[in-house]
Amino acid sequence: MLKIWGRLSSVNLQKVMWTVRELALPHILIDAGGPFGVVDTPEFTALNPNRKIPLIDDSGFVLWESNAIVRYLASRYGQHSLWPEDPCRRADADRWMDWQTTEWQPAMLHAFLGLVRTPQAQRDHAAIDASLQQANHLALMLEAALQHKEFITGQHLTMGDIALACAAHRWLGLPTQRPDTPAITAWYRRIMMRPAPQGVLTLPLS
Ligand SMILES: N[C@@H](CCC(=O)N[C@@H](CS)C(=O)NCC(=O)O)C(=O)O
Repeated sequence: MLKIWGRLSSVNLQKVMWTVRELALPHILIDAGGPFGVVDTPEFTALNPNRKIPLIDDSGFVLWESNAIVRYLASRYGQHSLWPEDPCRRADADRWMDWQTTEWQPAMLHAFLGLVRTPQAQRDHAAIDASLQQANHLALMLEAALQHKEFITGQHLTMGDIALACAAHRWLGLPTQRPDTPAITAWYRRIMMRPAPQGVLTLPLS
């Protein structure tokens, strides 16, 4: 049985949970990270010396780093769905996964932490504004890439959409003004019509 460690408020765990649900993989979720602790225990650090969630153990194969986990699950169990067989489409999905994790997600981090996890009186408004400006600027890149497309690599949902839409869930949920992005909104709505992200991307930001 696939074991997953994490907490549902983590964008990185959300990617993994949506992937296993999309692929209908039997699994158990073990609460870890944030209020659950666990990540500093010797048992956990023996599996992930980086002391972060998500972490998986798939019948003895242990893996951490959310995008690596999504790629592993998609390539092993999602050959005809999440894992594009065509190398160019796969590289396209990969590229957007890397962009999500190295560009868009870090850009919105201070806005997310400030607006969602920090009491109003303690907020650093300059840091929040700078983060929002950068995150919104990058969102317009995604908006341009989604023009006239159902999903990020074309007509079918791939692992690229999973990473991007978990970040979009955060960006769209920030209690602030955003630029008008009709292509992102339509793509996100299309995604949210699927059963698999329900219970993962329907939770309020926390
Ligand atoms: N690059 C890593 C980042 C993992 C990460 O930052 N995880 C955070 C939660 S999103 C974490 O474990 N924080 C410590 C905690 O939750 O206790 C990945 O994509 O998996």
